[in-house]
Amino acid sequence: MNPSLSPAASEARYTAFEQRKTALFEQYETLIQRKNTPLEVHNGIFERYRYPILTADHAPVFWRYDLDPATNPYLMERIGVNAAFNAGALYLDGRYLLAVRVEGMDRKSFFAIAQSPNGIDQFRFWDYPVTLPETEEPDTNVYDMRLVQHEDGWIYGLFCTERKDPNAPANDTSSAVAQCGIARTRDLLHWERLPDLKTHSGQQRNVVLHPEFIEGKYALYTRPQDGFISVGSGGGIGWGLCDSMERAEVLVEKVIDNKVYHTIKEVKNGLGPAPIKTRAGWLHLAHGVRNTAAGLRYVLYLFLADLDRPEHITHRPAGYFIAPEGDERLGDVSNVTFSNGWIRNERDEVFIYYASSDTRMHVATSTVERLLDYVQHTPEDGLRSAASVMQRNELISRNLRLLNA
Ligand code: M1P
Repeated sequence: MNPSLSPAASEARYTAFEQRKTALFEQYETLIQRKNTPLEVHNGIFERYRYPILTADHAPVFWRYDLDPATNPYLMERIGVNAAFNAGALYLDGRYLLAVRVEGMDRKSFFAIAQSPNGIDQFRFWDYPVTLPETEEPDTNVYDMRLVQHEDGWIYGLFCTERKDPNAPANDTSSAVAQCGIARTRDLLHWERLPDLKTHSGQQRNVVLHPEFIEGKYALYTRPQDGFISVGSGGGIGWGLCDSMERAEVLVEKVIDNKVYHTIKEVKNGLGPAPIKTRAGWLHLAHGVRNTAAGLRYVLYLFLADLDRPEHITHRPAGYFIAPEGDERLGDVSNVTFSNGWIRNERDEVFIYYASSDTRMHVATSTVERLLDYVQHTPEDGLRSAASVMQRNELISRNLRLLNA
């Protein structure tokens, strides 16, 4: 009861509060229960789905609103959520789990686990976001966690930790330093923070742990970069070994997938989730970035690496695998598709979790066999228009022979 209001006015306000609260929870439940369906038209490689699987609106009502009429008589959103994107993924005990990058309206990202019974809809956040311990040098922002169940028994979360650049001039309030933060857990509830990865190449983003030991060591995919946005001379997906994750240090970093002029990864690239082990090799999902008059364009691509020598790439299909389409094109950072999580279940179905325009999460589905067919039979980039025409002409001739037979 508000003492400055008459009993009748106080009662009316309370009723309005309760009604709006009920409506908020009902709308939320409708959103969570909404069935997702694959789009009928697809390219044979994967299916897209009608709805995003996670948005800012999927953040629970009790994360955003103060539900006490005494402290929030107008039922205002007190701590808003701006976006839910760039999620790591893990299939654990039949549960499809995402470590989502949730961004508050204050621009700080944090991780929160969302769970679905089937991988395509009903994603619901656990009650509390991840409480991630800090190191002695606190992170200003953390994002883009890659979850990996390593053969050592731990589940690792590797993510980007960002801090203000201590060497930036006083009037530069945006320059930052990005490095790879490391945490580990057994249940995604309790997390142990380990020291950040040490490399000898400036900054790091998009670092991914290989799920198996290589020559008895931990193996890491890196993305050395000279600056915060520009990768400069250090571009490409790197590879390096380290003795321990408790004091992770990569002494020698070798670039295994370069950025290349006039391709979808001309400006930069970076690995997505940890690779999937298949009969034909390690299947990889990555993002490539090119520049356009409208800004950077981020697309996803696949490649395959040797089973015994994962640092050796055997198949490089040309061009993109997934690019922003329709509503996906628009958001806080438009024209971006980004993925740091996928799941292969016991039926060899693959759930590709990708974010659009740094705003929301989607799923695309395929199978291990279809993706292998795609990586093994899509021609490599000929790097010249004439080579592309030759590839296409060869396909057209074969098809016309078939059609006219
Ligand atoms: O804004 C697009 C993406 O930009 C960065 O990726 P990269 O380091 O490859 O440029 C990351 O900040 C990523 O989170 C973001 O989605």
